Amino acid sequence: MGRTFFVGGNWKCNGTSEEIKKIVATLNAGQVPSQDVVEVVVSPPFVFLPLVKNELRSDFHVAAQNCWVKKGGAFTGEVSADMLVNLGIPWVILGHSERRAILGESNEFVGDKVAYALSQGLKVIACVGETLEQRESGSTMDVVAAQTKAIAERVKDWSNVVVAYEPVWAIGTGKVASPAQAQEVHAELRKWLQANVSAEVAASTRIIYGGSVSGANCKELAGQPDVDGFLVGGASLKPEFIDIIKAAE
Ligand code: G2H
Repeated sequence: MGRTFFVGGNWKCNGTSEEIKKIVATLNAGQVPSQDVVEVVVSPPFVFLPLVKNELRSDFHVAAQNCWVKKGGAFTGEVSADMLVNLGIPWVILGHSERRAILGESNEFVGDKVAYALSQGLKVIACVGETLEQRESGSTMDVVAAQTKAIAERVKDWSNVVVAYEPVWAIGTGKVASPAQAQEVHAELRKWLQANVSAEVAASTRIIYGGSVSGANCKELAGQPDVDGFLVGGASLKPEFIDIIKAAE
């Protein structure tokens, strides 16, 4: 089965309602390839999800940037997967490095979140990636494999999972991974899935790259055989996001 190119826009903790409306208007006016060529998902902060869902063109979809690890209840400040489903939000980003690093989300906690979100019917963009220190010490693949293993131990059906490889040293730094660096980890990750999950899952799971993706570097990255799309931060707030979507062609 072919892997449809996937472009996610992670808006992180940015925007006023006026700014969000402007971004949506730009996206709605953009000329992009059809849905069978590229799947586009944008991820505004929780509070703007209904607004974006209502105003966004119907061929693009929305994702939350996080959700709680289990059913809702007495968990002040959290938003449950069930609530997202209730609002008709189809996707959620889980395990982003900013949450792993700043909020202390462990591999196991992220794995639990992925499993629960999937069990409720959400599709998941699951993020993995190494720090600069880990890369320089030669442990990139060990780190990425441990993060993926915590998900694989809890998840049987991978059809609603997209894996985002986001090297922490490339996130928001302007220091993008070279196409060869991205391809190397994506290929290793696919091999890991083949050895530890199944050949089918390895062949069909989209592995997308994130970390300082821009209109200028997306084309070359997209040309790598194991790069199945992007998770875009800073550039997804700008009109160049349309150019990044077009890298699918
Ligand atoms: C990585 C990425 C989006 P940016 O966090 O998930 O952000 O493109 O700004 O590096």
